[in-house]
Amino acid sequence: MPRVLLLGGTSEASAMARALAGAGVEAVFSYAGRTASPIAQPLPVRIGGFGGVEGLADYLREQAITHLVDATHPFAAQISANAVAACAQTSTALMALEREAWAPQDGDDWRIVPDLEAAVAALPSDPARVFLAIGRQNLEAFAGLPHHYLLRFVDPAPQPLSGASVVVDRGPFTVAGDLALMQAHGITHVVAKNAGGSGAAAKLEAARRLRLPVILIERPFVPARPVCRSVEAVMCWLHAGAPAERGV
Ligand code: 3Y8
Ligand code: NAP
Repeated sequence: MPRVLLLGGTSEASAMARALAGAGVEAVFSYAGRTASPIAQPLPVRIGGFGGVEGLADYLREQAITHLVDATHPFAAQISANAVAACAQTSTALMALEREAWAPQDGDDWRIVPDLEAAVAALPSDPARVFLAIGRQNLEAFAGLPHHYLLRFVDPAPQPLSGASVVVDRGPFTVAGDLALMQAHGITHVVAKNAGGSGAAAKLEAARRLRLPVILIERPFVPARPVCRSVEAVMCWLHAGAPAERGV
């Protein structure tokens, strides 16, 4: 019988938790502890880092974990790299539940950039009103520029950008909500991570309707590992050891 460690923090992880609980699979849901009150899960929850690769490997051994499902966010590259290393060290089966990256559609005006620094460089030299929808880590890079920023945080927190407007809201977000927010703040540019999935996609649709440029940051490198694109595929893998769908 599998004993699963589910690395969470995304809508897909919550859907995975519901499927595991519904199937009566023994599993533990893991949060990093980034937010004050993460949403409840239908599984036992642990919160906090493991202590690097070694700490995660120790956890896998001590908890007799047979399968690790990494359903973390595509930008959570450190924990995903740690999971690859710790699973190799302990011969624990590993599967990533990873959503497809967003691709531009008709009417999109995207500037795709490789990283945060390139996103800063892609902003105009003249003052702009920028919806900086990348959370609260990494904001320092945008300081000292002539722009007005709209920020969105999960929890209230100090921020390094003088004069920025801050909205405290937990996704998933809606197109109507993001449209109204961006119009109310007279947004001229959107900066976002290519998170994929539906939980953060609303701002892209809103930008398309408002004909606003989007500066989209590409995902960071993550070491090769088996990937499934759906909860159902992970459940098949768990029960039948089905070969993972090869991620592209
Ligand atoms: C702690 C768990 C669910 C999961 C919901 C998804 C959707 C809403 C969209 C915008 C973009 C952003 C941010 C975002 C989204 C979902 C998903 C997603 C983006 C929670 C959660 C945790 C976190 C951590 C948090 C980061 C931040 C990033 C806000 C819970 C709500 C910007 C990523 O204050 C902080 O330090 C926050 C840090 C990492 C990125 C950053 O650098 O600030 N997510 N988000 C997880 C943990 O502790 O392990 O509190 O309930 C989860 C969700 N956030 O089940 O419904 O699946 O992506 N999260 C980004 O995509 O750019 C918001 O505002 O448009
Ligand atoms: P990260 O940079 O990849 O990880 C940094 C450290 O945080 C890891 O080394 C690990 O600490 C700990 N950690 C991360 N995720 C964890 C988890 N699910 N359970 C236990 N420890 C975890 O991670 P991040 O980008 O800060 O993301 C943290 C959490 O927020 C993840 O659950 C992720 O899914 C969620 N999230 C992130 C984003 C984003 O934009 N980055 C967006 C939405 C949700 P140790 O080394 O001590 O084990």
